[in-house]
Amino acid sequence: MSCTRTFADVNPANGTVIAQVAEADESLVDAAVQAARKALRGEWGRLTVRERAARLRKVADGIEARFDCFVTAEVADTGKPIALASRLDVPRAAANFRAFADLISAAGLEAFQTETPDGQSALNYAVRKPLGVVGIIVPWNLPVLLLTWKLAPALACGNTVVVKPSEETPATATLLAEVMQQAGIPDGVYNVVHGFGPNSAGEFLTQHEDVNAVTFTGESQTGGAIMKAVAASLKPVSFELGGKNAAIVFADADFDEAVAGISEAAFLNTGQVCLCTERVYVESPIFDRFVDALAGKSGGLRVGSPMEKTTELGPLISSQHREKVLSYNRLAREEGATVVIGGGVPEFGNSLDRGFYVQPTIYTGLPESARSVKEEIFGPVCHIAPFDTEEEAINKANDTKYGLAASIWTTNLKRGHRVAQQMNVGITWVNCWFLRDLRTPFGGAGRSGIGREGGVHSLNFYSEPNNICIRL
Ligand code: NAD
Ligand code: 6OD
Repeated sequence: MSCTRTFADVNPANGTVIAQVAEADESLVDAAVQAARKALRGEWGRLTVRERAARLRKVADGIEARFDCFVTAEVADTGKPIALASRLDVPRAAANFRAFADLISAAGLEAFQTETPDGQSALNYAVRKPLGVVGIIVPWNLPVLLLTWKLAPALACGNTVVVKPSEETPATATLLAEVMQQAGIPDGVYNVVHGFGPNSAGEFLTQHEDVNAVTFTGESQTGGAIMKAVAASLKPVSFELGGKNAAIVFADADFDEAVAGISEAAFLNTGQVCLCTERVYVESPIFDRFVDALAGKSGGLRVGSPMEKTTELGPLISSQHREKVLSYNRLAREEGATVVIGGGVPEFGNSLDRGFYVQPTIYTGLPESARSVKEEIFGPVCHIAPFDTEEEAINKANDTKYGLAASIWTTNLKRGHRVAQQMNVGITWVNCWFLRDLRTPFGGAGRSGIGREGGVHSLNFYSEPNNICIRL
């Protein structure tokens, strides 16, 4: 099988081409789907749950055995700091496989003893069946973390997969194929096709008749396009989409903890995490002090080469994405923002000037109706606004079409609990952000997603119950 077209994989830190990547055409996507279908009928389909879980644990071991290769590949593709890839992305990839190996091993059956009209009984119990071939489409911001977050439960439930990584970050999905083979995952269970979305590998995959389900992480608008593509074949979908996440900081918050927490929530991965905070609401008595402290902390973040161990902020993923972020910076000024820090492009005087860097940026002074307060920017940019009452803060935080995540900062845990319950989002953190337990439901309300993954929610999406009723 050959691909006639290739595309360039670019290092965002300096604009150099890392690799030419083969773009899958429709026939290659079809071959991948057929390989996945065939593998369902082979050794993989006959493994017991215990055996499947053991192989997933070997995949986790295999990722750890090649830890440095994964880190290097992820850093080159994304430009994220090596320290971040080493503490978050690659460890989570291994943890995803272990977590779902444990979860599938412990998963119970739903069972009911049923009384029959003739006074006898029947036993109902539901067994989990794999869905079949699952199409997995993922973005570029946390490539191996987000891929394995879907891949591990899909495999744990006995499915086979065809994965379409982002065109911006093809490396770690490819590297994972070698780990899969070494871990004894049979051929055809894990298939990777590279390419773009519309009229390319992504669309060919979602439209394929033999793909049984599609799980997708990416922009809300892309979710809409995929929904149309799967409508005719009624495939189940799981969507993890965009966000315009709010943080609410009450005057009684632990001030330093809140400043550090919001700085991380706004700027981690150069603001390219779906959970990042782009709107901060701070209670009026501490507003000015908070803005100054956040500006001081965030303005001091070390922006530089991703390969430097001390770097805290790398570049954005591409020049196109940088142009989008800078266009929001221009828009925010037109809309009346006061620029507290940043707003432009840093200068290094070396090869990093060819990278796609922007400065961490904080605004104040925008009306809630401003487009830059309403639309997802997905860069190191946040807007801070004051509030006077709890009700006002809740209303402002909820005034969005998105509904992914929120964070609340207060030492009054009664209030934290009360406000958290009123957030129209899938995930609310109190006095923390992006603190994960892989057993918990993860996903978004509104335009931030459809369905939940995590723990039993993932097992429920990636499998189908077959209820068996035995008359006793
Ligand atoms: P994107 O939607 O542009 O692309 C995501 C993936 O979809 C890529 O692999 C792309 O090639 C593919 N794709 C694009 N159009 C397609 C189509 N018509 N059919 C099939 N596949 C298609 O998103 P992105 O720019 O890569 O990622 C950033 C976005 O992802 C942000 O909106 C961010 O909030 C969101 N995101 C959400 C979560 C979450 O968990 N909710 C996590 C990470 C990122
Ligand atoms: O932590 C996770 O499981 C997860 N899905 C994180 C998503 C981050 C968004 O960029």
